Amino acid sequence: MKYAVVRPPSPNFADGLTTVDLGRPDYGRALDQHAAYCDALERCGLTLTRLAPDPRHPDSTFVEDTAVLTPLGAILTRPGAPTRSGEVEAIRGPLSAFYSEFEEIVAPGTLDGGDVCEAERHVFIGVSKRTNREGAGQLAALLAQKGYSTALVDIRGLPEILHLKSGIAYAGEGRIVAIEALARHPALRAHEVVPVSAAEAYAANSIRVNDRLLFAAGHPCLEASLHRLGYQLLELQMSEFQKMDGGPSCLSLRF
Ligand code: CIR
Repeated sequence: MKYAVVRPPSPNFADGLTTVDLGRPDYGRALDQHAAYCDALERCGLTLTRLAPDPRHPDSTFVEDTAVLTPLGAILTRPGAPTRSGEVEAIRGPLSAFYSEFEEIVAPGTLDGGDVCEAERHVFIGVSKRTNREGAGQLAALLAQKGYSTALVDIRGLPEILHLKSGIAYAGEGRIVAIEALARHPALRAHEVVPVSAAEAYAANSIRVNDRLLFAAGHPCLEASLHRLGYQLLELQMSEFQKMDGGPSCLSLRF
């Protein structure tokens, strides 16, 4: 992994979508946390493309939802929340510096990048409030052409998570970090599961970047489990993004 695209929150970040009741995010603190997040990605060896804040779209700091990037090509998504649809056109230009052409999720399909969990050559695709079966099916077909296998994971019965990656993460070495509600899901059977307790569920959204695993600070049990497994950990302060339903994965497109 060499690159990441990030977009700092805009001043109206607090007007974005959220399902949690943790209070309004503090803009100054969100900017500081975002800057520290970018530093962490750079410490992992990534070169960053830093986009300008986009006040037309209060959720635009969550760039992950706009595209699915693989070594074999880029797929632009079609976000399930209508207020976020304009974010896709805004990411096309910056990604053109890295990809000469794009495949696209088309109507009536919807798909958020947060529902796509890549585990080497296998990809889990969440069917959620944002990603419908049609969108998940389109992505599965596009990925199959590139040689990926896929599994759909229906999370519509789990109101506590917005996206599939709010509940699982690929940690590398065949391991999946997973919340209790997904830990025994048949789709994960071929993987070793690192369970996350209900009290620390937010931290399931972690990201492997080269030789490090980045995760949200303040989750000591998961930290201990990952440490025992030998991971080099980097902690991130995520409180202001958590208030808007976002976690570490959402804040960048990594490729
Ligand atoms: C939203 O509801 O769309 C944003 N407030 C949060 C998106 C988080 N994205 C992600 O998990 N990939």
